[in-house]
Amino acid sequence: MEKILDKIKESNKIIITSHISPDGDAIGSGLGLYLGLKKTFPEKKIDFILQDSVPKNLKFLKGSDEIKKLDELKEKESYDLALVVDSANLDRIGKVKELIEDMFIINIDHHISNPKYGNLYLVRDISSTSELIFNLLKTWNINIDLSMGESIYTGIVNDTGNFSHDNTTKETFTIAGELIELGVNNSKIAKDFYFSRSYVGIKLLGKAFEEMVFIPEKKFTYFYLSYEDLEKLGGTKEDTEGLVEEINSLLESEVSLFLRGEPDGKIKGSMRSKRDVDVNKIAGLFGGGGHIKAAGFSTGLNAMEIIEIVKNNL
Ligand SMILES: [Mn+2]
Repeated sequence: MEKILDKIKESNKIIITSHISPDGDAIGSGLGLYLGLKKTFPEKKIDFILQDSVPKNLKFLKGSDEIKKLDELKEKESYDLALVVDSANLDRIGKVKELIEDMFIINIDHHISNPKYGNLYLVRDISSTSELIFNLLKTWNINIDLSMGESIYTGIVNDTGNFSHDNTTKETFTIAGELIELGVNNSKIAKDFYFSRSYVGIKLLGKAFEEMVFIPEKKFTYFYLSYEDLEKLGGTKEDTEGLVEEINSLLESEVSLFLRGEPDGKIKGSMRSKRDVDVNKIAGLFGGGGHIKAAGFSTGLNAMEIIEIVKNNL
């Protein structure tokens, strides 16, 4: 943690980035770090740049309008330090990888599949990268203000399923308690974040419930959404957020798989596990990874091939 701070102190142009299809932890941890560093080092140029846009249900976070989208950058800036948060590997940051490849890279993450890439890394198996950012800011004696606190709290809510997953520890609750003491409104954040599906998103949820397949012998539920069907409904990948958890809410289901066709013909897979199945391992069969109970991958195989492989490994 001290080495990371030393590196930040000696750098003048810093880029913070995170993964494609950013979720609450990607935005929450990146924004918490961004706001903290900007306040502490006003003389430095600090940018938070992502390949994709900030999802609608995270725009309530103060400072999220300062997050820059890669292809909207006017000119190619040069930076001397890249802080990559919540990204299990460098491919996860998409096209931002080309921008930072030759820079000094610091990898700050909580995925067990993280191979500890970068010139410096801080990888801890805890609830969320946001929890890690809280610890970093505290260690660095950076005063966490309400905006930073809301970002961090939202990241924790995202990755713990609002404190319901088994990655939620006593420490996670202690941090949440401190954030609430700071003025974070837990009820407002839960509502802003969760009760915010788009119309298309609700329709997609209906389609998923209608078309999902449950295999009782394997306690396995899956749903495949082709790119054509997503387009027909006028939806984007953002509208499919959370589907993989919803189909696993079936009483008898222990593992769920959501497959989504991408414009380039590849398929993006997301998996969730309610009990003992290690989906990080299964996602690894397709070159992906994540956590034991939540993981993802991207592959050139077709949907039937993917479902067969997953079934055979349950
Ligand atoms: Mn995370």
